[in-house]
Amino acid sequence: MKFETRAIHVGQEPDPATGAAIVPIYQTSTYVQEEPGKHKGFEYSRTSNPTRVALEAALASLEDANHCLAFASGMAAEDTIVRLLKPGDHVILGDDVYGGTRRLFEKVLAPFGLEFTSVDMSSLDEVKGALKPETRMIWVETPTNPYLRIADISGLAEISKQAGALLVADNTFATPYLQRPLSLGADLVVHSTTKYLGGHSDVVGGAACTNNDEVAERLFFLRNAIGGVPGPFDSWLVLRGLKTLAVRMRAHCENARRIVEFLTEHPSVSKVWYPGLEDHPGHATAARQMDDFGGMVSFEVASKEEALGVVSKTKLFFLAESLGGVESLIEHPGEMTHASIAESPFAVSENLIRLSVGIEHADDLIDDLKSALS
Ligand code: P1T
Repeated sequence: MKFETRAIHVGQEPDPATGAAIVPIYQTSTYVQEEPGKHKGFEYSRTSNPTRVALEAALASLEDANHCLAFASGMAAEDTIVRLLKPGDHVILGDDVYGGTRRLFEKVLAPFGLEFTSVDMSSLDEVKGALKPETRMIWVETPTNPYLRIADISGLAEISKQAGALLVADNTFATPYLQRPLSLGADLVVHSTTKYLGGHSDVVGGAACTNNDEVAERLFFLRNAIGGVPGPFDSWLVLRGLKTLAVRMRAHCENARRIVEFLTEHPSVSKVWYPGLEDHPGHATAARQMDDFGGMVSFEVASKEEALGVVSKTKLFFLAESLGGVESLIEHPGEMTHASIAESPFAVSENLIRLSVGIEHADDLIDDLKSALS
């Protein structure tokens, strides 16, 4: 079955009890047992819940994975994945990752004895140079947040296999509609399902997908032990989002292309970051491993003051953190999504503006940016 069909049908058979065409929200914490241990596969909703299982089956299918685990947030998924490691292990991560990921790794997990090295993941040589005997995980975001840099997932997979490390790919920006990292050799895919998968800015969630049975089993244990699970309604919202992922992504990509055309010609814009541009250093790799270039666009203006002015002036582009919803968002990474790393060597430029291009009409979005930039 094709992607669009799997998004609507996998894990989503009519409800056997009632014939409901849509997977019900099984709003229950517990399940009745006939005698201790004799039940229909569900005991307690931290461990498993039918609405969540439906979401996991659908998303696993879209990511070409055998296993998917849903989480309460992208950060909960990340935290649980890193607990596959033990004190003394070393992780290589990109120098341009979501600020919250860096905060979790460096401020929360490093004190527990994990070591992190940040490198420019678009250079395989830099990644090789950072390897240590203790390296057990390579963590890549591609495209990155907020600079939309591109890393070669197959190249990284070769390096990680040789090193005996797990390659984890954050596929939040691309989504499985545009890029399937497991098929390119990654061991794990992580998502903030809050973004394109949910697609309507009305839910916070996360997920991890893998084809490695041992890793899946350990993650299942860890998630149950730690407890960062999504509720039934949140699982249902993400499952509903998946059904329209393909059509939404096509519209996001189309609108982003139109906006990039407008921005590259605008005199107040000094630089546009978008992997679809031929002069983007990762363009060839993106064209090879992605089916299109996504709906995220970053650009720079002359000063921080100008950037703050622009983000405050748009009307259709809401000034807000997050991304991937049907409505367009604009933000200043330095003061907002990446403020937690403002004092670190990985701070982003203060002149940078990030757009999450929605699926409104492109003409209206361009008019909005035109007024804000004038
Ligand atoms: O917000 P949460 O669902 O916990 O996901 C964290 C996360 C993980 N990975 C990437 C690539 C992300 O962009 C995020 C969250 N990012 C934002 C809130 C943002 O505005 O960039």
